[in-house]
Amino acid sequence: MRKLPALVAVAALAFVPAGALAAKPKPKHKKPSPRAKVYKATLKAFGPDAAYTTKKFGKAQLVDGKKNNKVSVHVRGLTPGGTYLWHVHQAKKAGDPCDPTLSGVGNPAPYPGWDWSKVDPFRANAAGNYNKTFKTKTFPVTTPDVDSGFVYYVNVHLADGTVIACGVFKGSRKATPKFKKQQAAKKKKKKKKGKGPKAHH
Ligand SMILES: [Cu+2]
Repeated sequence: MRKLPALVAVAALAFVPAGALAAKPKPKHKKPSPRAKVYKATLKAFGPDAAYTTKKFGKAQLVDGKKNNKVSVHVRGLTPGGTYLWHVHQAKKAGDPCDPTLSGVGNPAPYPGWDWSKVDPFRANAAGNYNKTFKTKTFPVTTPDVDSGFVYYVNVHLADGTVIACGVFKGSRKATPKFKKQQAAKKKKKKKKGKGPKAHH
């Protein structure tokens, strides 16, 4: 009579580690590292229709990480099953690249940090939506004179290239190599100037 409970106890013990393992919380879906910067955009109608509609085409997010970067888009309001293109672009100069009345701000060429042939053209689903996360290690590009130093934005195009939706990644100029260089230079200057901790007056 005494042996049976002991055996049960051993069996129970043997089970504990496995149970503990199973109960371990699964890693939550990957958050960007704390060093990654996140920029958000709202996609709005662009072109002649934009004057008559405040239609929103969804949103986009750009994550500028130390090594890994990604852009995700949630496009809605498209023709179900329709064929489209999308890219990240970069403004050529200061100003809103999504304002069709400003010329020379937007750049029709897609930003070369991603291989756009991997996602384009795409088809909207039966509900007229398209969701995609697109990763790259080459953002921002470091090729001299390719990155303008201005904001990044998303365009959704008809298959023929006509822009139908646009969204600026707010604050994304901070992700440009030019801006980063400027900040680094400022930091250096500060270090040189301020010897030791902040002066006590
Ligand atoms: Cu484009």
